[in-house]
Amino acid sequence: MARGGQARRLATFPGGPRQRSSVHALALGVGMIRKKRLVNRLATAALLGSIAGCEGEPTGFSDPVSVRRFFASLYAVVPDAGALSGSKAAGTAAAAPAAPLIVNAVLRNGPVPRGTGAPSAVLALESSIITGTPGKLRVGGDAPFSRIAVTVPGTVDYWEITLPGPVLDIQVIATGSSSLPNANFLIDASVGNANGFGGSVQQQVRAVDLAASDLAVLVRWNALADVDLHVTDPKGVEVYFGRTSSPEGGRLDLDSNPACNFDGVNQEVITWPLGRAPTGEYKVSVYYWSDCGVPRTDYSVTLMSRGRTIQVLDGTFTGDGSPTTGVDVARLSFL
Ligand SMILES: [Ca+2]
Repeated sequence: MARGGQARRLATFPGGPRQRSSVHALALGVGMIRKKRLVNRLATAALLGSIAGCEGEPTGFSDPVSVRRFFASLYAVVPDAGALSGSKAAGTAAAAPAAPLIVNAVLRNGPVPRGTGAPSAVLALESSIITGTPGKLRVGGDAPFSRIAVTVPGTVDYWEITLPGPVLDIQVIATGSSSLPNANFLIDASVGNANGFGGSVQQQVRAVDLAASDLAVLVRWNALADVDLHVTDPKGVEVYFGRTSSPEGGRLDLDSNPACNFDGVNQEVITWPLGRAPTGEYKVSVYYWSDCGVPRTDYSVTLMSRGRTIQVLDGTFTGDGSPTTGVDVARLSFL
């Protein structure tokens, strides 16, 4: 539980015209739970290259509008046959599964082609869609399907994924455009077979613009392991996979690689929308719920306020992970 040893670093956030609040981040050099070492000052470029989003998306609405205005890219995750046995709720770490097969989507022009007898889709949104970062969807069908089409009503094209074989249900990762509108929108998903696509299903998407968030805490990591982000707000409410939202609007976007059920996102984000973050001190912690069989996981935590990066903190987990393996990486004062 001891702190100390290493010098603390204080980062101050320069105020700007839009800046109502001042933010200070205080890095803690030693972990609360000392099973694993926190190693600062690792190379950060590889981990952080795409956090802010840089897909080269259109910068404003134009006519016609592509679905890429909303989703920069999509892929489906085909898990290994033995990969899905872990149960996070039961607190049991899964044995190291094989890496999933990633099937990338291709952009197709025009409307989604319909076919007679094609299966109808079922859609569940498992996370928010955040500017420039991946979110999770779950797409199912009322019959086996091998094709998936994802679009946004009013756009002129769609993303299509062709699977190597039929499934009844699959996870799809959709990366939000870096120019995502700061408003909710509808996502439209269809599933199909060689004959075309059946009836689509639509669901409201909660869009999160990091530039329109009082606070955003991101962790990214570089291995197929289950890392978890925890942020405790000034009122003592801890937002993490076990409590994904707080009364003040704090929200975890997703639990990536839960119990080694790989999605390949390797990122978790907790945000508070503009005007909602309680003032006071926040504690940022990173846990290594399971190493999932990898020898080493480098992670990088980014603290942001209203789209501006306040501080970046890097570390490494080695050895076995466990639900209690974690480090406090920062304290953040939002005033
Ligand atoms: Ca996780």
